Amino acid sequence: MGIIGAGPAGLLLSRLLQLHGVDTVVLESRSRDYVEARVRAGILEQHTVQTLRDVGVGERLDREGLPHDGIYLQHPGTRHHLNFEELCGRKVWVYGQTEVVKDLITAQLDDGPPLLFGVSHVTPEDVDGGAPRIRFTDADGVAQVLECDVVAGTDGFHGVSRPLVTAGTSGRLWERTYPFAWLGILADVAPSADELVYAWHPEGFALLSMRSPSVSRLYVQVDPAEKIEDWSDDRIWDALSTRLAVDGWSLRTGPVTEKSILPMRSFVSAPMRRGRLFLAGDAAHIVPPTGAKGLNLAVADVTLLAQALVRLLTEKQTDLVDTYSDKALARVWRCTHFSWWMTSMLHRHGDDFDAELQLSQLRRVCSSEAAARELAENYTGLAVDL
Ligand code: RFL
Ligand code: PHB
Repeated sequence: MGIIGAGPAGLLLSRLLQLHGVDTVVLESRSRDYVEARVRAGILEQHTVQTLRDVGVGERLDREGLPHDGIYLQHPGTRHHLNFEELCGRKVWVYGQTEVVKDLITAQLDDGPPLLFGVSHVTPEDVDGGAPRIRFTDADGVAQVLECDVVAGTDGFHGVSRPLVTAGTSGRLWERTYPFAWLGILADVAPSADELVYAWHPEGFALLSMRSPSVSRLYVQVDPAEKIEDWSDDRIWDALSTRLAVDGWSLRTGPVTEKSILPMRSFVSAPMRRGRLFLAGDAAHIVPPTGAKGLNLAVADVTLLAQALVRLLTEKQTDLVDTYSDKALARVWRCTHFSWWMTSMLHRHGDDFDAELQLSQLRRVCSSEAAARELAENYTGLAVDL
């Protein structure tokens, strides 16, 4: 198996296949330091946590990860706790994507198959036949050819795999660009709440999240055209304090160690397969982060894909690879809807009519057990095979 990309999708796929006796080689264009430092997701669904434990990389997660029973949903005057454990019997974990990636890289470099960083000119070839190959240049500048049975495109949104699938199939793309972005910070300060706070505010959405008992992760909605240089730390803390305000509570501030602006989009590309090239994770789909779904969706994709590939490569049966794309896409669209719904409900856009609709929806989720359960089931993660 040739696996392009050492993000969570590629690394976990390699680990799952290795445990079933399938040889893999993972090719990553960036350096190990770069991949391990990229600040991204922070919330793991129960299924994701169980999968990481099952493949033997759950030890540090169980020690350092923070299990959360629910989240707070807020609109001016009200901070309402949704208890996922009570609503659907599941919870989520706070454990950074950077930590997941570090754990998977350590495991792979310890006892796993080859993982090559710093490769370039990665080019899959002959994916329509039975014996594809990947040409690439290794970190020493030497041209290499990897002969393989199957290629996995887990190379993220800007990778080389998706364009190849699109070019060779009668596929489709769907895209929605949202008229707002998130300005995110990491700060060396203890989180000001015990669980995440998602806040609707007339001046825009804000999210209080965390990475550990001493590191906070916070976001504010901004215009996509905003420049990070125009946002001093004081201005960011002021916006967060205003939007997250609730009586009897105050936001703790501290040194900001990272800040960036992230555009928000939904994107789905179908099918997730061309011949012997299979897409998984951000290579095939992007969701806006409001539902905390991207990383978890990548994990769900590779769980399905690993089962299908083990069946193909060890039992020579094509049934599961033939249904992989449709099965994965059913879940992708569910998560795409949930992420769009959370995004639409919580971000300030449109006019006062839109604002009243959003507030009505928020009040409904905070007062109806059925409405709250629908959010809880989606947030904590639906079955991998819907
Ligand atoms: P990745 O992580 O982008 O990894 C792809 C890897 O492929 C490499 N690559 C190549 N390698 C070789 N040859 C090429 N030609 C290559 N082109 C690219 C890249 O260097 C990279 O290492 O995709 P993957 O593995 O599919 O993982 C997806 C997740 O990273 C992503 O969905 C999440 O981070 C999304 N996300 C969140 N997801 C959650 O589940 N919960 C969250 O709380 C959450 N919060 C977030 C997020 C994403 C965010 N950003 C920055 C978009 C918060 C943010 C701010
Ligand atoms: C994060 O901690 O980075 C985070 C948490 C929840 C989200 C998005 C991002 O919905």
